[in-house]
Amino acid sequence: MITMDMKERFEGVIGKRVLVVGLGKTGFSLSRFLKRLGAEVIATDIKPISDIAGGEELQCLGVTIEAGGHTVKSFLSSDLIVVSPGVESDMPLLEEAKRKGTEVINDIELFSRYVDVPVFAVTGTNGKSTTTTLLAEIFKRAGRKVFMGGNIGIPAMEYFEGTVRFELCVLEISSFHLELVKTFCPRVAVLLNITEDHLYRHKSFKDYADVKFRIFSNQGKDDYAVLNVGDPAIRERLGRQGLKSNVIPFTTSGRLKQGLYLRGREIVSTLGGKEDVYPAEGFYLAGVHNTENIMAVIAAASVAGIEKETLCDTVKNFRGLPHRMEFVREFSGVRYFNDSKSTNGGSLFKALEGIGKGKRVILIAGGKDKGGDYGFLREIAGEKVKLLIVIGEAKKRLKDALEGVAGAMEAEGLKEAVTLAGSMAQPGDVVLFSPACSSFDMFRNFEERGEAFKKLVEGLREC
Ligand code: UMA
Ligand code: ADP
Repeated sequence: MITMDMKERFEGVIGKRVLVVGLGKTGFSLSRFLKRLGAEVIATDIKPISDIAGGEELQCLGVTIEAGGHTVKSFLSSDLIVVSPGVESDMPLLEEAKRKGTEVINDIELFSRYVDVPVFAVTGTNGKSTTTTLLAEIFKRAGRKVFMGGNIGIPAMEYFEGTVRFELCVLEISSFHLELVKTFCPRVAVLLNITEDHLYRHKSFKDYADVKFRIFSNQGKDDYAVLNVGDPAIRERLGRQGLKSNVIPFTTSGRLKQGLYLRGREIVSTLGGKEDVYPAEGFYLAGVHNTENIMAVIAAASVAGIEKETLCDTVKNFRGLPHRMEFVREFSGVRYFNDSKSTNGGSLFKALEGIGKGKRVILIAGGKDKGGDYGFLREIAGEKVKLLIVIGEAKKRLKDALEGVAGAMEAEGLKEAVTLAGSMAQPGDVVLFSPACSSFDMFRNFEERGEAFKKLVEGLREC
Protein backbone atom coordinates (compact mmCIF):
# COMPACT_ATOMS: atom_id res chain seq x y z
CA MET A 1 0.00 0.00 0.00
CA ILE A 2 1.11 3.59 -0.57
CA THR A 3 1.25 5.59 2.67
CA MET A 4 1.27 9.39 3.12
CA ASP A 5 4.88 9.22 4.19
CA MET A 6 5.77 7.53 0.93
CA LYS A 7 3.91 10.17 -1.05
CA GLU A 8 6.15 12.84 0.48
CA ARG A 9 9.20 10.88 -0.56
CA PHE A 10 7.75 10.56 -4.02
CA GLU A 11 7.83 14.26 -4.66
CA GLY A 12 10.81 13.68 -6.93
CA VAL A 13 8.56 11.83 -9.33
CA ILE A 14 5.39 13.95 -9.29
CA GLY A 15 4.92 15.79 -12.57
CA LYS A 16 8.12 14.28 -13.99
CA ARG A 17 8.23 12.57 -17.34
CA VAL A 18 9.03 8.93 -16.66
CA LEU A 19 9.65 6.37 -19.40
CA VAL A 20 8.87 2.73 -18.62
CA VAL A 21 10.66 0.34 -20.97
CA GLY A 22 8.99 -3.04 -21.62
CA LEU A 23 5.32 -3.66 -21.04
CA GLY A 24 5.24 -7.16 -19.60
CA LYS A 25 4.18 -7.75 -16.00
CA THR A 26 6.86 -5.46 -14.61
CA GLY A 27 6.18 -2.56 -16.97
CA PHE A 28 2.48 -2.80 -16.26
CA SER A 29 3.01 -2.63 -12.48
CA LEU A 30 5.54 0.19 -12.85
CA SER A 31 3.22 2.25 -15.06
CA ARG A 32 0.27 1.89 -12.69
CA PHE A 33 2.36 2.80 -9.69
CA LEU A 34 4.08 5.82 -11.24
CA LYS A 35 0.79 7.12 -12.58
CA ARG A 36 -0.87 6.85 -9.17
CA LEU A 37 1.92 8.99 -7.80
CA GLY A 38 1.36 11.72 -10.31
CA ALA A 39 4.12 11.13 -12.84
CA GLU A 40 3.64 11.67 -16.56
CA VAL A 41 4.14 8.10 -17.73
CA ILE A 42 5.11 6.93 -21.21
CA ALA A 43 5.43 3.17 -21.59
CA THR A 44 7.25 1.77 -24.60
CA ASP A 45 7.44 -1.74 -26.01
CA ILE A 46 8.72 -3.30 -29.20
CA LYS A 47 5.55 -5.39 -29.44
CA PRO A 48 2.45 -4.10 -31.27
CA ILE A 49 -0.34 -2.75 -29.07
CA SER A 50 -2.52 -5.78 -29.87
CA ASP A 51 0.02 -8.02 -28.08
CA ILE A 52 0.24 -5.92 -24.93
CA ALA A 53 -1.86 -7.37 -22.12
CA GLY A 54 -3.62 -4.67 -20.11
CA GLY A 55 -2.71 -1.90 -22.57
CA GLU A 56 -6.25 -0.49 -22.56
CA GLU A 57 -6.37 -0.36 -18.77
CA LEU A 58 -3.15 1.65 -18.72
CA GLN A 59 -4.44 4.05 -21.36
CA CYS A 60 -7.57 4.58 -19.26
CA LEU A 61 -5.31 5.51 -16.35
CA GLY A 62 -3.66 8.13 -18.54
CA VAL A 63 -0.48 6.25 -19.47
CA THR A 64 0.78 7.04 -22.97
CA ILE A 65 1.70 3.84 -24.78
CA GLU A 66 4.34 3.77 -27.49
CA ALA A 67 4.00 0.31 -29.04
CA GLY A 68 5.60 -1.46 -31.98
CA GLY A 69 9.09 -0.08 -31.29
CA HIS A 70 11.08 2.41 -29.23
CA THR A 71 11.77 5.96 -30.37
CA VAL A 72 14.84 8.06 -29.68
CA LYS A 73 12.56 10.96 -28.73
CA SER A 74 11.00 9.06 -25.80
CA PHE A 75 14.37 8.05 -24.45
CA LEU A 76 15.92 11.48 -24.79
CA SER A 77 13.03 13.54 -23.49
CA SER A 78 12.45 11.71 -20.19
CA ASP A 79 13.53 12.77 -16.70
CA LEU A 80 13.77 9.19 -15.48
CA ILE A 81 13.81 5.80 -17.25
CA VAL A 82 12.68 2.64 -15.49
CA VAL A 83 13.56 -0.58 -17.27
CA SER A 84 11.97 -4.06 -17.13
CA PRO A 85 14.35 -6.94 -16.31
CA GLY A 86 14.01 -8.58 -19.73
CA VAL A 87 15.33 -5.44 -21.47
CA GLU A 88 19.11 -5.37 -21.95
CA SER A 89 20.39 -2.66 -19.64
CA ASP A 90 23.10 -1.59 -22.11
CA MET A 91 20.90 -1.26 -25.18
CA PRO A 92 22.07 1.70 -27.33
CA LEU A 93 19.04 3.92 -26.58
CA LEU A 94 19.60 3.55 -22.84
CA GLU A 95 23.29 4.28 -23.23
CA GLU A 96 22.44 7.43 -25.19
CA ALA A 97 20.01 8.58 -22.50
CA LYS A 98 22.60 7.92 -19.77
CA ARG A 99 25.17 9.97 -21.70
CA LYS A 100 22.66 12.82 -21.75
CA GLY A 101 22.46 12.59 -17.95
CA THR A 102 19.12 10.82 -17.61
CA GLU A 103 18.87 8.45 -14.69
CA VAL A 104 18.23 4.83 -15.71
CA ILE A 105 17.01 2.41 -13.03
CA ASN A 106 14.84 -0.68 -12.82
CA ASP A 107 11.82 -1.79 -10.80
CA ILE A 108 13.87 -3.23 -7.93
CA GLU A 109 15.71 0.08 -7.50
CA LEU A 110 12.47 2.09 -7.58
CA PHE A 111 10.93 -0.38 -5.14
CA SER A 112 13.83 -0.12 -2.72
CA ARG A 113 13.72 3.69 -2.68
CA TYR A 114 10.26 3.56 -1.14
CA VAL A 115 9.79 0.23 0.63
CA ASP A 116 9.45 0.79 4.36
CA VAL A 117 9.76 -2.73 5.79
CA PRO A 118 12.72 -5.15 5.96
CA VAL A 119 13.50 -6.93 2.71
CA PHE A 120 14.72 -10.53 2.56
CA ALA A 121 16.24 -11.05 -0.89
CA VAL A 122 17.17 -14.39 -2.42
CA THR A 123 19.44 -14.81 -5.42
CA GLY A 124 21.60 -17.54 -6.97
CA THR A 125 21.69 -19.42 -10.24
CA ASN A 126 19.37 -22.14 -8.95
CA GLY A 127 17.05 -22.65 -6.00
CA LYS A 128 15.71 -19.07 -5.83
CA SER A 129 12.01 -19.88 -6.22
CA THR A 130 12.10 -22.85 -3.86
CA THR A 131 13.96 -20.88 -1.18
CA THR A 132 11.89 -17.71 -1.61
CA THR A 133 8.61 -19.62 -1.36
CA LEU A 134 9.68 -21.67 1.64
CA LEU A 135 10.90 -18.59 3.49
CA ALA A 136 7.65 -16.73 2.79
CA GLU A 137 5.68 -19.78 3.98
CA ILE A 138 7.59 -19.77 7.25
CA PHE A 139 6.82 -16.10 7.83
CA LYS A 140 3.14 -16.73 7.07
CA ARG A 141 3.01 -19.64 9.46
CA ALA A 142 4.58 -17.44 12.12
CA GLY A 143 1.72 -14.97 11.60
CA ARG A 144 3.79 -12.28 9.87
CA LYS A 145 2.21 -10.27 7.07
CA VAL A 146 4.64 -11.00 4.27
CA PHE A 147 4.77 -9.84 0.66
CA MET A 148 6.44 -12.29 -1.73
CA GLY A 149 7.48 -11.12 -5.18
CA GLY A 150 10.25 -10.41 -7.69
CA ASN A 151 11.48 -12.85 -10.31
CA ILE A 152 9.07 -15.47 -8.97
CA GLY A 153 6.37 -13.95 -11.19
CA ILE A 154 4.90 -11.18 -9.03
CA PRO A 155 6.57 -7.84 -9.77
CA ALA A 156 8.05 -6.20 -6.68
CA MET A 157 6.00 -3.05 -7.35
CA GLU A 158 2.85 -4.97 -6.46
CA TYR A 159 3.95 -4.48 -2.87
CA PHE A 160 2.45 -1.00 -3.20
CA GLU A 161 -0.90 -2.20 -4.56
CA GLY A 162 -3.92 -2.90 -2.37
CA THR A 163 -4.52 -1.99 1.24
CA VAL A 164 -2.43 -4.53 3.17
CA ARG A 165 0.25 -3.12 5.43
CA PHE A 166 2.98 -5.73 5.08
CA GLU A 167 5.53 -6.32 7.84
CA LEU A 168 8.25 -7.65 5.57
CA CYS A 169 9.07 -8.64 1.99
CA VAL A 170 10.66 -11.73 0.54
CA LEU A 171 11.97 -11.06 -2.97
CA GLU A 172 13.39 -13.42 -5.55
CA ILE A 173 16.11 -11.45 -7.27
CA SER A 174 17.60 -12.33 -10.67
CA SER A 175 20.91 -11.28 -12.17
CA PHE A 176 18.94 -9.05 -14.56
CA HIS A 177 17.47 -7.20 -11.57
CA LEU A 178 20.91 -6.62 -10.09
CA GLU A 179 22.28 -4.93 -13.21
CA LEU A 180 20.58 -1.61 -12.56
CA VAL A 181 20.26 -1.37 -8.78
CA LYS A 182 21.98 1.50 -6.97
CA THR A 183 20.61 1.74 -3.42
CA PHE A 184 18.90 -1.68 -3.06
CA CYS A 185 19.78 -2.82 0.46
CA PRO A 186 18.17 -6.01 1.72
CA ARG A 187 18.23 -6.56 5.48
CA VAL A 188 19.03 -10.19 4.68
CA ALA A 189 20.53 -11.16 1.33
CA VAL A 190 20.86 -14.82 0.41
CA LEU A 191 23.23 -16.07 -2.30
CA LEU A 192 22.65 -19.78 -2.97
CA ASN A 193 25.14 -20.62 -5.73
CA ILE A 194 26.75 -19.24 -8.88
CA THR A 195 27.15 -21.49 -11.91
CA GLU A 196 26.99 -20.60 -15.61
CA ASP A 197 23.72 -19.09 -16.82
CA HIS A 198 22.44 -16.27 -19.03
CA LEU A 199 25.84 -15.92 -20.72
CA TYR A 200 24.23 -14.52 -23.88
CA ARG A 201 23.44 -11.44 -21.78
CA HIS A 202 26.22 -11.19 -19.18
CA LYS A 203 29.08 -11.70 -21.68
CA SER A 204 31.28 -13.77 -19.32
CA PHE A 205 30.99 -15.92 -16.20
CA LYS A 206 33.02 -13.29 -14.32
CA ASP A 207 30.53 -10.54 -15.23
CA TYR A 208 27.62 -12.76 -14.24
CA ALA A 209 29.17 -13.66 -10.86
CA ASP A 210 30.10 -10.01 -10.20
CA VAL A 211 26.49 -8.97 -10.87
CA LYS A 212 25.21 -11.61 -8.42
CA PHE A 213 27.48 -10.17 -5.69
CA ARG A 214 25.84 -6.75 -6.14
CA ILE A 215 23.05 -8.02 -3.87
CA PHE A 216 25.41 -7.20 -0.96
CA SER A 217 26.82 -3.87 -2.25
CA ASN A 218 24.75 -1.52 -0.09
CA GLN A 219 24.52 -3.64 3.03
CA GLY A 220 25.98 -2.35 6.29
CA LYS A 221 26.72 -3.62 9.77
CA ASP A 222 23.05 -4.13 10.67
CA ASP A 223 22.39 -6.35 7.66
CA TYR A 224 23.04 -10.03 7.00
CA ALA A 225 24.65 -11.85 4.10
CA VAL A 226 23.76 -15.54 3.93
CA LEU A 227 26.15 -17.30 1.54
CA ASN A 228 26.89 -20.82 0.38
CA VAL A 229 30.63 -21.02 1.01
CA GLY A 230 30.65 -24.55 -0.41
CA ASP A 231 30.25 -22.92 -3.83
CA PRO A 232 33.69 -22.20 -5.37
CA ALA A 233 32.70 -18.98 -7.16
CA ILE A 234 31.12 -17.56 -3.99
CA ARG A 235 34.00 -18.62 -1.72
CA GLU A 236 36.57 -17.10 -4.05
CA ARG A 237 34.77 -13.73 -4.26
CA LEU A 238 34.07 -13.58 -0.54
CA GLY A 239 37.75 -14.24 0.21
CA ARG A 240 38.80 -11.53 -2.22
CA GLN A 241 36.45 -8.68 -1.47
CA GLY A 242 34.92 -9.27 2.00
CA LEU A 243 31.56 -7.75 2.96
CA LYS A 244 30.42 -4.97 5.29
CA SER A 245 27.40 -6.93 6.55
CA ASN A 246 27.26 -9.81 9.04
CA VAL A 247 28.23 -12.91 7.11
CA ILE A 248 26.32 -16.13 7.80
CA PRO A 249 28.11 -18.86 5.85
CA PHE A 250 26.58 -22.25 5.14
CA THR A 251 27.82 -25.38 3.38
CA THR A 252 26.92 -29.02 2.82
CA SER A 253 30.57 -29.95 2.30
CA GLY A 254 32.81 -29.79 5.38
CA ARG A 255 32.38 -28.15 8.77
CA LEU A 256 32.43 -24.51 9.77
CA LYS A 257 33.46 -22.80 13.01
CA GLN A 258 30.55 -20.47 12.63
CA GLY A 259 27.46 -20.79 10.41
CA LEU A 260 25.47 -23.79 9.21
CA TYR A 261 26.87 -27.15 8.14
CA LEU A 262 26.02 -30.87 7.96
CA ARG A 263 26.89 -33.33 10.71
CA GLY A 264 25.61 -36.78 9.78
CA ARG A 265 21.88 -36.43 9.28
CA GLU A 266 21.63 -33.10 11.05
CA ILE A 267 22.08 -29.48 10.14
CA VAL A 268 24.16 -27.73 12.78
CA SER A 269 23.64 -24.01 13.25
CA THR A 270 25.85 -21.82 15.44
CA LEU A 271 23.75 -18.68 15.03
CA GLY A 272 23.45 -16.44 18.07
CA GLY A 273 26.56 -17.97 19.63
CA LYS A 274 24.88 -21.27 20.56
CA GLU A 275 24.77 -24.61 18.80
CA ASP A 276 21.38 -25.74 17.54
CA VAL A 277 20.51 -28.77 15.43
CA TYR A 278 17.84 -29.31 12.79
CA PRO A 279 16.96 -32.49 10.89
CA ALA A 280 18.49 -32.67 7.40
CA GLU A 281 16.23 -35.47 6.16
CA GLY A 282 12.62 -36.58 6.18
CA PHE A 283 11.41 -33.74 3.98
CA TYR A 284 9.59 -33.70 0.64
CA LEU A 285 12.46 -31.44 -0.48
CA ALA A 286 15.12 -34.04 -1.28
CA GLY A 287 18.75 -33.89 -2.39
CA VAL A 288 21.82 -32.03 -1.22
CA HIS A 289 20.84 -28.92 -3.16
CA ASN A 290 17.60 -28.72 -1.20
CA THR A 291 19.55 -29.11 2.05
CA GLU A 292 21.42 -25.98 0.92
CA ASN A 293 18.12 -24.19 0.30
CA ILE A 294 16.89 -25.26 3.74
CA MET A 295 20.10 -24.04 5.42
CA ALA A 296 19.65 -20.63 3.78
CA VAL A 297 16.06 -20.52 4.97
CA ILE A 298 17.03 -21.45 8.55
CA ALA A 299 19.61 -18.64 8.57
CA ALA A 300 17.24 -16.00 7.16
CA ALA A 301 14.28 -17.00 9.32
CA SER A 302 16.48 -17.06 12.43
CA VAL A 303 17.57 -13.47 11.79
CA ALA A 304 13.85 -12.59 11.79
CA GLY A 305 13.44 -14.29 15.18
CA ILE A 306 11.24 -17.15 13.93
CA GLU A 307 10.90 -19.97 16.43
CA LYS A 308 12.53 -23.28 15.65
CA GLU A 309 9.27 -25.21 15.92
CA THR A 310 7.49 -23.03 13.34
CA LEU A 311 10.48 -23.29 11.06
CA CYS A 312 10.77 -27.09 11.27
CA ASP A 313 7.02 -27.64 10.88
CA THR A 314 6.90 -25.54 7.73
CA VAL A 315 9.93 -27.22 6.15
CA LYS A 316 8.46 -30.64 6.95
CA ASN A 317 5.12 -29.84 5.34
CA PHE A 318 6.50 -28.02 2.29
CA ARG A 319 5.88 -30.18 -0.76
CA GLY A 320 8.17 -28.25 -3.10
CA LEU A 321 7.14 -26.43 -6.26
CA PRO A 322 5.91 -28.11 -9.44
CA HIS A 323 8.41 -28.67 -12.29
CA ARG A 324 11.35 -29.07 -9.88
CA MET A 325 12.24 -32.80 -9.73
CA GLU A 326 8.52 -33.47 -9.61
CA PHE A 327 7.62 -37.16 -9.50
CA VAL A 328 5.05 -37.76 -12.25
CA ARG A 329 4.32 -41.43 -12.40
CA GLU A 330 5.66 -44.98 -12.15
CA PHE A 331 4.77 -46.92 -15.28
CA SER A 332 5.97 -50.44 -16.13
CA GLY A 333 8.50 -50.24 -13.31
CA VAL A 334 9.98 -46.97 -14.66
CA ARG A 335 9.83 -43.73 -12.64
CA TYR A 336 9.29 -40.45 -14.53
CA PHE A 337 10.44 -37.07 -13.17
CA ASN A 338 9.54 -33.62 -14.47
CA ASP A 339 12.34 -31.08 -13.86
CA SER A 340 11.25 -28.57 -16.52
CA LYS A 341 12.49 -25.64 -14.37
CA SER A 342 16.01 -26.95 -14.91
CA THR A 343 17.19 -24.30 -17.36
CA ASN A 344 20.97 -24.57 -17.02
CA GLY A 345 23.72 -27.16 -16.59
CA GLY A 346 23.93 -26.56 -12.82
CA SER A 347 20.37 -27.68 -12.17
CA LEU A 348 20.77 -30.73 -14.47
CA PHE A 349 23.89 -31.66 -12.49
CA LYS A 350 21.92 -31.53 -9.21
CA ALA A 351 19.08 -33.57 -10.72
CA LEU A 352 21.49 -36.34 -11.72
CA GLU A 353 23.34 -36.12 -8.41
CA GLY A 354 20.06 -36.69 -6.57
CA ILE A 355 19.34 -39.94 -8.39
CA GLY A 356 20.77 -43.08 -6.72
CA LYS A 357 23.86 -44.91 -7.97
CA GLY A 358 23.87 -46.87 -11.25
CA LYS A 359 23.64 -46.11 -14.95
CA ARG A 360 19.86 -46.19 -15.27
CA VAL A 361 18.75 -42.70 -16.25
CA ILE A 362 17.15 -41.96 -19.60
CA LEU A 363 17.69 -38.23 -19.79
CA ILE A 364 15.61 -35.96 -22.00
CA ALA A 365 17.38 -32.59 -22.31
CA GLY A 366 17.63 -29.60 -24.64
CA GLY A 367 15.67 -26.52 -25.56
CA LYS A 368 16.87 -22.97 -26.17
CA ASP A 369 20.58 -22.74 -25.55
CA LYS A 370 21.80 -20.05 -23.12
CA GLY A 371 25.45 -20.18 -24.12
CA GLY A 372 26.81 -22.13 -21.13
CA ASP A 373 29.31 -24.99 -21.24
CA TYR A 374 27.92 -28.52 -20.76
CA GLY A 375 31.33 -30.23 -20.61
CA PHE A 376 31.36 -30.37 -16.81
CA LEU A 377 28.38 -32.75 -16.98
CA ARG A 378 30.44 -35.51 -18.65
CA GLU A 379 31.54 -37.21 -15.45
CA ILE A 380 28.15 -37.37 -13.75
CA ALA A 381 26.38 -38.24 -17.01
CA GLY A 382 28.92 -41.04 -17.50
CA GLU A 383 27.97 -42.46 -14.09
CA LYS A 384 24.19 -42.12 -14.30
CA VAL A 385 22.92 -41.71 -17.87
CA LYS A 386 22.38 -44.76 -20.06
CA LEU A 387 20.60 -42.90 -22.83
CA LEU A 388 20.51 -39.21 -23.71
CA ILE A 389 17.61 -37.98 -25.84
CA VAL A 390 18.17 -34.45 -27.11
CA ILE A 391 15.53 -32.01 -28.34
CA GLY A 392 15.31 -28.36 -29.38
CA GLU A 393 17.81 -25.79 -30.59
CA ALA A 394 20.55 -26.99 -28.22
CA LYS A 395 20.40 -30.54 -29.59
CA LYS A 396 23.78 -30.57 -31.25
CA ARG A 397 25.71 -28.69 -28.56
CA LEU A 398 24.42 -31.03 -25.85
CA LYS A 399 25.02 -34.16 -27.87
CA ASP A 400 28.55 -33.07 -28.78
CA ALA A 401 29.38 -32.09 -25.20
CA LEU A 402 28.35 -35.51 -23.87
CA GLU A 403 29.59 -37.58 -26.79
CA GLY A 404 30.91 -40.98 -25.78
CA VAL A 405 29.70 -40.93 -22.17
CA ALA A 406 26.23 -42.29 -22.94
CA GLY A 407 24.20 -43.49 -25.89
CA ALA A 408 22.53 -40.52 -27.60
CA MET A 409 19.50 -40.04 -29.83
CA GLU A 410 17.83 -37.02 -31.36
CA ALA A 411 14.07 -36.47 -31.22
CA GLU A 412 11.99 -34.02 -33.22
CA GLY A 413 10.16 -32.72 -30.17
CA LEU A 414 9.03 -33.58 -26.66
CA LYS A 415 6.32 -36.01 -27.84
CA GLU A 416 8.78 -38.09 -29.80
CA ALA A 417 11.29 -37.91 -26.93
CA VAL A 418 8.80 -39.25 -24.37
CA THR A 419 7.64 -42.04 -26.69
CA LEU A 420 11.26 -42.97 -27.36
CA ALA A 421 12.16 -42.91 -23.66
CA GLY A 422 9.10 -45.04 -22.82
CA SER A 423 10.00 -47.63 -25.42
CA MET A 424 13.68 -47.85 -24.40
CA ALA A 425 13.24 -47.86 -20.60
CA GLN A 426 13.59 -51.07 -18.58
CA PRO A 427 12.04 -51.70 -15.16
CA GLY A 428 14.16 -49.94 -12.51
CA ASP A 429 15.10 -47.10 -14.87
CA VAL A 430 14.37 -43.42 -14.32
CA VAL A 431 13.17 -41.15 -17.12
CA LEU A 432 14.33 -37.66 -16.24
CA PHE A 433 13.22 -34.54 -18.11
CA SER A 434 15.77 -31.94 -17.01
CA PRO A 435 16.34 -29.75 -20.09
CA ALA A 436 19.30 -27.59 -18.91
CA CYS A 437 17.99 -25.01 -21.39
CA SER A 438 15.20 -22.46 -21.48
CA SER A 439 11.89 -23.40 -23.07
CA PHE A 440 11.34 -20.52 -25.49
CA ASP A 441 12.23 -22.44 -28.68
CA MET A 442 9.19 -24.70 -28.31
CA PHE A 443 7.01 -23.40 -25.44
CA ARG A 444 5.82 -20.16 -23.88
CA ASN A 445 7.57 -20.90 -20.59
CA PHE A 446 8.89 -23.70 -18.36
CA GLU A 447 5.44 -24.27 -16.86
CA GLU A 448 3.87 -24.99 -20.24
CA ARG A 449 6.81 -27.27 -21.09
CA GLY A 450 6.47 -29.19 -17.80
CA GLU A 451 2.72 -29.57 -18.21
CA ALA A 452 3.25 -30.93 -21.74
CA PHE A 453 5.77 -33.47 -20.42
CA LYS A 454 3.43 -34.60 -17.64
CA LYS A 455 0.53 -35.01 -20.06
CA LEU A 456 2.66 -37.10 -22.42
CA VAL A 457 3.86 -39.31 -19.56
CA GLU A 458 0.32 -39.74 -18.24
CA GLY A 459 -0.67 -40.80 -21.75
CA LEU A 460 1.88 -43.64 -22.00
CA ARG A 461 0.14 -47.02 -22.43
CA GLU A 462 1.36 -50.65 -22.54
CA CYS A 463 1.92 -51.75 -26.15
N1 UMA B 1 10.90 -5.54 -24.54
C1 UMA B 1 11.05 -4.29 -25.11
N2 UMA B 1 12.30 -3.93 -25.53
C2 UMA B 1 13.38 -4.75 -25.45
C3 UMA B 1 13.20 -6.03 -24.86
C4 UMA B 1 11.95 -6.38 -24.41
O1 UMA B 1 10.10 -3.53 -25.23
O2 UMA B 1 14.48 -4.36 -25.87
C5 UMA B 1 9.57 -5.90 -24.06
C6 UMA B 1 9.02 -7.20 -24.60
O3 UMA B 1 8.43 -7.02 -25.87
C7 UMA B 1 8.00 -7.58 -23.54
C8 UMA B 1 8.56 -6.93 -22.28
O4 UMA B 1 9.65 -6.10 -22.66
O5 UMA B 1 6.71 -7.08 -23.78
C9 UMA B 1 9.03 -8.05 -21.39
O6 UMA B 1 9.68 -7.59 -20.26
P1 UMA B 1 10.24 -8.66 -19.25
O7 UMA B 1 10.95 -9.75 -20.01
O8 UMA B 1 11.01 -7.98 -18.21
O9 UMA B 1 8.90 -9.37 -18.76
P2 UMA B 1 8.04 -9.29 -17.44
O10 UMA B 1 6.72 -9.88 -17.80
O11 UMA B 1 8.05 -7.96 -16.84
O12 UMA B 1 8.79 -10.38 -16.53
C10 UMA B 1 9.83 -9.98 -15.65
C11 UMA B 1 10.82 -11.14 -15.55
N3 UMA B 1 11.36 -11.47 -16.88
C12 UMA B 1 12.66 -11.54 -17.11
O13 UMA B 1 13.50 -11.33 -16.28
C13 UMA B 1 13.07 -11.93 -18.51
C14 UMA B 1 10.12 -12.36 -14.96
O14 UMA B 1 11.07 -13.39 -14.76
C15 UMA B 1 9.51 -11.98 -13.61
O15 UMA B 1 8.80 -13.10 -13.11
C16 UMA B 1 8.57 -10.80 -13.79
O16 UMA B 1 9.31 -9.70 -14.37
C17 UMA B 1 7.99 -10.31 -12.45
O17 UMA B 1 8.98 -9.87 -11.59
C18 UMA B 1 11.01 -14.46 -15.73
C19 UMA B 1 12.39 -14.90 -16.15
O18 UMA B 1 12.51 -15.61 -17.15
C20 UMA B 1 10.28 -15.64 -15.11
N4 UMA B 1 13.46 -14.52 -15.42
C21 UMA B 1 14.79 -14.96 -15.73
C22 UMA B 1 15.02 -16.35 -15.17
O19 UMA B 1 14.37 -16.72 -14.17
O20 UMA B 1 15.92 -17.05 -15.70
C23 UMA B 1 15.80 -14.01 -15.07
P1 ADP C 1 15.32 -20.79 -9.66
O1 ADP C 1 14.18 -19.95 -9.22
O2 ADP C 1 16.65 -20.24 -9.23
O3 ADP C 1 15.27 -21.20 -11.08
P2 ADP C 1 14.06 -23.21 -8.55
O4 ADP C 1 13.84 -23.39 -7.11
O5 ADP C 1 12.90 -22.87 -9.39
O6 ADP C 1 15.23 -22.15 -8.76
O7 ADP C 1 14.74 -24.53 -9.14
C1 ADP C 1 15.20 -24.53 -10.51
C2 ADP C 1 15.97 -25.81 -10.81
O8 ADP C 1 17.12 -25.89 -9.98
C3 ADP C 1 15.18 -27.10 -10.55
O9 ADP C 1 15.62 -28.02 -11.53
C4 ADP C 1 15.61 -27.52 -9.16
O10 ADP C 1 15.54 -28.92 -8.97
C5 ADP C 1 17.08 -27.04 -9.13
N1 ADP C 1 17.53 -26.55 -7.81
C6 ADP C 1 16.78 -26.15 -6.75
N2 ADP C 1 17.58 -25.73 -5.75
C7 ADP C 1 18.85 -25.82 -6.19
C8 ADP C 1 20.12 -25.52 -5.64
N3 ADP C 1 20.26 -25.00 -4.41
N4 ADP C 1 21.23 -25.78 -6.40
C9 ADP C 1 21.13 -26.28 -7.66
N5 ADP C 1 19.96 -26.60 -8.23
C10 ADP C 1 18.82 -26.36 -7.52
